[in-house]
Amino acid sequence: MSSYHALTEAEAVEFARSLPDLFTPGSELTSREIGDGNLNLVFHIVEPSTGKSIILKQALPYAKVVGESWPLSLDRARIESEALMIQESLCPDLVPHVFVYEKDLALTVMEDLSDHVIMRRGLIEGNRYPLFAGHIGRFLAHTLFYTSDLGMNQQEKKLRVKRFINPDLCKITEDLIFDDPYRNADTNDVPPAIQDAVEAIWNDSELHLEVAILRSGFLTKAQALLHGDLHTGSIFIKPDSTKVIDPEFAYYGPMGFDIGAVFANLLLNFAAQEGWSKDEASRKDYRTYLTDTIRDTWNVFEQEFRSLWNEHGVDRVSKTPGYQDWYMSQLLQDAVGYTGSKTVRRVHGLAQVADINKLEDAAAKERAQRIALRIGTTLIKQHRKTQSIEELIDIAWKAVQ
Ligand code: SR1
Ligand code: MG
Repeated sequence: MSSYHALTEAEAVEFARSLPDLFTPGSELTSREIGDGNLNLVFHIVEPSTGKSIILKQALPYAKVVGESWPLSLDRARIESEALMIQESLCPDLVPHVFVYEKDLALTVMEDLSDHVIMRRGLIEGNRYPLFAGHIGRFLAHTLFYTSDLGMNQQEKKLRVKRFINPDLCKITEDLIFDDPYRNADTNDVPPAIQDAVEAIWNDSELHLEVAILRSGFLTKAQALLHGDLHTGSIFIKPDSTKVIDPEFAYYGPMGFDIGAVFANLLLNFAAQEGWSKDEASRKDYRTYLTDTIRDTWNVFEQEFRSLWNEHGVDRVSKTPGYQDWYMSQLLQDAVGYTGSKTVRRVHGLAQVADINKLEDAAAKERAQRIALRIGTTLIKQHRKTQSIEELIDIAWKAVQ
């Protein structure tokens, strides 16, 4: 089974059986392919007699969501497993443990998190996660700081940049986030009810300039090792635990891109609340929970990041008075801009989100789409002027008035 081919459920069991020390020798194992993402196979392997379980994640040589016409490098499985191991060394409680990476099969064996739920689903169900902002703020601060020139040896960082060159997955982002939503591209899936709002985006040259500036940061600003796709479908959660999964889009890019991914996906849920909340009071309450989570995440991130910088910074020049404040203000502006970009693409681009698309009521769905576009485009246009996280939150609330 050593040369690459997509595994069947039976072969996944056979592979799991060959792993040392995970299961009882000779015991029965079950296997189910549970992957519901856009790119990979995911096998859930269970030993019923003991309840032990693991996940086998296998990269396919094409984008599953589109088909074999969109080839993708299998090297992303290496990138994902190495990123997970680096993240585990920095935040052991916030990512799944990797047991084995098998290069020839592009296969990663990792801890099973099925006692958690995917956060997007948890939010759609109206659940609240009071520890999330602290967890994700710390994840962002530690993974971004310690992989940047501020927190690691700068020569080693350059070698790491090389190891995380991820052209196929970056190209997906470059096209689907920074290009296609702003023109009449074949990949778009424009909801007919909002054709007018989408065409306004295609014709908005002020918006296009700001998107080009954000894209330039994504293409060239190798600040830190990013997760690269940190939406709420890449987070497993339960009330006392948060686990960040799926860093196959990892590469060296602008820190604000990961922060913006978290904010954008909270805002997509915010936009859809007219469909999910049962009345006006609960809608306002849940939206407040979501914007409080954004504020708390930023505040935890900023405080942790600054204290890591002050206590563990390795770069003499970065201690220059005023530099840290300048850096943090650029970082906030990037985060706001990428929040906007990552919000807009989920409304009429390829790979939309269940927060909006699962709404059954057509009027509620249209309203959610229009709100999300309003929030996203305003954030993109305002990002270079933003001074405080409160401005992002105000933009969200104004869009629902
Ligand atoms: C072709 S892949 C589409 C999207 O799925 C992933 O989760 C990324 O967000 C990507 O843009
Ligand atoms: Mg993913």
